[in-house]
Amino acid sequence: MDILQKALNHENLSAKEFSALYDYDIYTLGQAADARRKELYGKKVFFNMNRHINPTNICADVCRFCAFSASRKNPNPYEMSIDEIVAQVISSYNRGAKEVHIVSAHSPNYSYEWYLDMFRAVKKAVPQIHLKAMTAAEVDYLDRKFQKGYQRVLEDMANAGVDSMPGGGAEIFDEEVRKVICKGKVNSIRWLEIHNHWHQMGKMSNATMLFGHIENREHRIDHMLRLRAIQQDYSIVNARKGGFNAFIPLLYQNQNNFLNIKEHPSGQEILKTIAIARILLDNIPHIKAYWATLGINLAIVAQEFGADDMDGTIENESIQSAGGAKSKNGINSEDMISQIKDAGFEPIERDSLYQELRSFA
Ligand code: V47
Repeated sequence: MDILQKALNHENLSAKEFSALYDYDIYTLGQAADARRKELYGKKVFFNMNRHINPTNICADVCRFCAFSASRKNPNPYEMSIDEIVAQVISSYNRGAKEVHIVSAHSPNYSYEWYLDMFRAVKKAVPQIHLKAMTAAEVDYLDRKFQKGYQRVLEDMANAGVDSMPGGGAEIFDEEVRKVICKGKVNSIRWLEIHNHWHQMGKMSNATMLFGHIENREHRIDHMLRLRAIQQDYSIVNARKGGFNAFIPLLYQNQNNFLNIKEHPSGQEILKTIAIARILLDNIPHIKAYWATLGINLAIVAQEFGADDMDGTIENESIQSAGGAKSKNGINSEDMISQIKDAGFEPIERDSLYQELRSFA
């Protein structure tokens, strides 16, 4: 039996065998991934109304791919106060946002209590908002800085109102690659432990993969296999009681940072990666084609190659836009809906846990 068929039969293939999926032509892979995505979601394409808030760019870490940190090539250090953050949450909520996505640089200035006070203040001001906050890299940073233990950090976050965790900080799990691109940041084993513990608390999170830099195909496959392994106790259907919601391949943006990568992966390579993710990650419900890094057009095309989600309206985003992504000012919901519709799909506004709120068919 050929490798693709074995993968579609959910057989346990080796990393080498999964890597061979890249040797299939784009149409064969795309059709296989599309068939699986159609079984799950038909013509639906999910998006949400959200707002990204990045409280500071002052960072103790020195990731070479990062264009956001003030200690790298960004000359404009800033630090938001809790009042400013709350004011942004209120104004976004009033414009229809149902989720705030709060991730920050690893600031030496904020205290441990500052984070908890900020989460409490956000939830007090707008109890209905879904608070998606704190990458595993931030959890690890707070654990190490304040000697808390990551379990305690996660419990404190949950008690202060964090509803789910975003998928950032995963980068590429291979430690040799990490040494080059994000030395000193959370290691792969700890990233996975943190998400696993959060899941065991009955909570949901996402998982990202930063690709298109120095990594190779085998590194991407290894990354996905590690995610699949810790997701094995969670069901793809009726999830929401712990586990990963979505896998998000983040395309590396090459401006204003120290990695100095000139070559951009081809559209085919990107679409193959998304298609393989849909096939390999058979226990993660959603594959997000994150429009901020892919661009809206490729994110729409990706919906025919295994993805089922576009992410959200974002409103304002500073991390990837510092690297060249067009997400500085988000996208309005009318544009999002018409782009999805024009491509022949059914736009579905979802909440942060993928419950369907509204169809725009
Ligand atoms: O971990 C940093 C990435 C991530 C660059 O969970 C870059 O729904 C591309 O976690 N090019 C943070 N990417 C953002 C993040 C996220 C984003 C959207 C949705 C979700 C979710 C999570 O941004 C970091 C890093 O991998 N990043 N610099 C860059 N130059």
